[in-house]
Amino acid sequence: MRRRAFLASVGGTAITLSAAGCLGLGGSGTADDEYDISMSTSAYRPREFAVAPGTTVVWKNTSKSTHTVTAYESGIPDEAEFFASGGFESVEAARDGWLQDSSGGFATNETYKHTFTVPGTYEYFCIPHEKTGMVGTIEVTENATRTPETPVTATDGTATETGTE
Ligand SMILES: [Cu+2]
Repeated sequence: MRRRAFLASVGGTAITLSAAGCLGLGGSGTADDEYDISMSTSAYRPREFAVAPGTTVVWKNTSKSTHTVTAYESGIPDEAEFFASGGFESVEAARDGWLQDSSGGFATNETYKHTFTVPGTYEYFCIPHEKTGMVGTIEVTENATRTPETPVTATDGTATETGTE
């Protein structure tokens, strides 16, 4: 069994190593080190990411800013459930929560996960950084290399299970 390169570079944006990512906390390989999408000061990396249905996508805040992952209600398939960090049930509730007490925001090194089941395109954004273009897209398609069976994509420049030599 061979896996295709599991660093699915959907977006083509180079994944640059950020100095902030080299914290060297020891204990490599813990679940907290692994994620599919990281966050810089005002961007998701990669901005576009493709997974097969049933895959749990992991976001990790690798920046010093607080971010949210908030779906656009009109930007997800009709049958899909809304998702937002903080567990809000609508964009409006998520925006209100953020305004009131930064609910739904997650801080440095915190993660957020969501399992995508319905195929289609999902657009999401970061509430505090929407204006500066912090938006992302998850494509749920059978053709994706990231599936429920493959490992979470990456740590900062370090392959997780396979590929390290
Ligand atoms: Cu943000």
